Amino acid sequence: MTGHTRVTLVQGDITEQQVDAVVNAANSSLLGGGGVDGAIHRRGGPEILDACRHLRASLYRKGLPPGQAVATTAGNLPARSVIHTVGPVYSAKEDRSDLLASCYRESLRVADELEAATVAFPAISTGIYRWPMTDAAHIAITTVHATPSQVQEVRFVLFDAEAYTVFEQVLATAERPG
Ligand code: AR6
Repeated sequence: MTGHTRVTLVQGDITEQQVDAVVNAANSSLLGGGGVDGAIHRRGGPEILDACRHLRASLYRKGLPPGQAVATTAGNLPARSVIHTVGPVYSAKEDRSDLLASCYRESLRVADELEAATVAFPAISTGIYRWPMTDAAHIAITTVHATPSQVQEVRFVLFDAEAYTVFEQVLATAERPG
């Protein structure tokens, strides 16, 4: 049902969120990296990497394609599950917005499969993948608003004050469909 999901914002570290599912801004290898991915694997411990290795050996032998999402245990994190998704690398020449929107849609689809009521998202692709924050915030918020889901709360966890302010402004002006 569209309009079911409440969008909230916090400034902080996604690895500290007590939610049913935390979304990881991963890369296709699923084997870890920097940014949010590094923080989740560091804090969550080796159980997450083990689960990712199993996924690579079974369902995703060529890696997880950009725009898709898959769940694992959350290891030692104060969450039940981690949903790994791969954002697109920003390109000024090619419009990859739909792939970024797909990360949010697919993560919410997986969250529904997990029966997650609360989900924390980072600002996917806005770090190492260089997506401009305001545009990324628009895509994130409009996609969550437009995606039917049983999730009750989507919490965007913004690492710094600047990102938080951008999301706050975009959320204040976003129109909800339906
Ligand atoms: N909690 C919340 N947000 C964070 C945290 C944190 N602990 N750490 C960073 N951010 P990024 P991407 C913010 O680079 O751009 C990895 O190497 C950060 O300030 O984590 O999708 C993967 O393995 C930024 O706004 O993800 C991939 O190779 C946002 O989270 C690649 O980076 C996303 O930054 C993915 O790049």
